[in-house]
Amino acid sequence: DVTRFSERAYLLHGYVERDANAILEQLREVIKQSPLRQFVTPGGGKMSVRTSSCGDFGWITDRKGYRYTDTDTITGEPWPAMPAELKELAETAAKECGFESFSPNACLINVYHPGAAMGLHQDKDESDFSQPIVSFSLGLPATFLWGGLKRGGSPHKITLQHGDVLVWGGPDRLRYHGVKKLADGQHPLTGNVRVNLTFRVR
Ligand code: MD5
Ligand code: FE
Repeated sequence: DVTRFSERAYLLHGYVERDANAILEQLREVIKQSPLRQFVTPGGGKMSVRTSSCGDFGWITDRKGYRYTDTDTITGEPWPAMPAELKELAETAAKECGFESFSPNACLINVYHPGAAMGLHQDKDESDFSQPIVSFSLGLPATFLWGGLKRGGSPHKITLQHGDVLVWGGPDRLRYHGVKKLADGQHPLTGNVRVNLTFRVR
């Protein structure tokens, strides 16, 4: 079932639950080539989330800023290809929500251990905000924070469970959002982590 919580923001409950094993298997192959790492932000802090990417472009940050690159700055090699099955799942989820021509070329992989969090931010390092964003949540549940188009105010809280998919576009594309500090737990497929995949057009 689908919960629409704003004009063009949707939560597809359990949408990738039956594909979770296959998705995690493909991610293991990706992170063998481009390992998870903790980025340092322009402000100098180390991110608590561990990150990698697949697709034509990967999102990175360092002291110089947030950006997309076509090579992994650790390996010096191109980012691993986006597995076709993952790309198709993301495109099909977008279609379910009326985004017919979504063709992501970047997939960010975020791994949260207990205690990891992501502060409120906008996804604005892309060039075409008419393109939606699709995100898959796997493993441990998390509290997603969903704010407005401007900083300030208290965000809504939405629990994201294993297999849930968010699709977000149109006037909601630039909403502030974040993830609360992950609680301890164990999940049969991922152990003590939450995995989030974010599909975007760079
Ligand atoms: C996460 N990741 O759970 C979140 C989920 C990030 C990030 O925020 O930038 O890596 S992505 C949540 C999301 C999905 C679709 C659209 C929007 C946010 N949005 O434009 O607000 O690791
Ligand atoms: Fe984000």
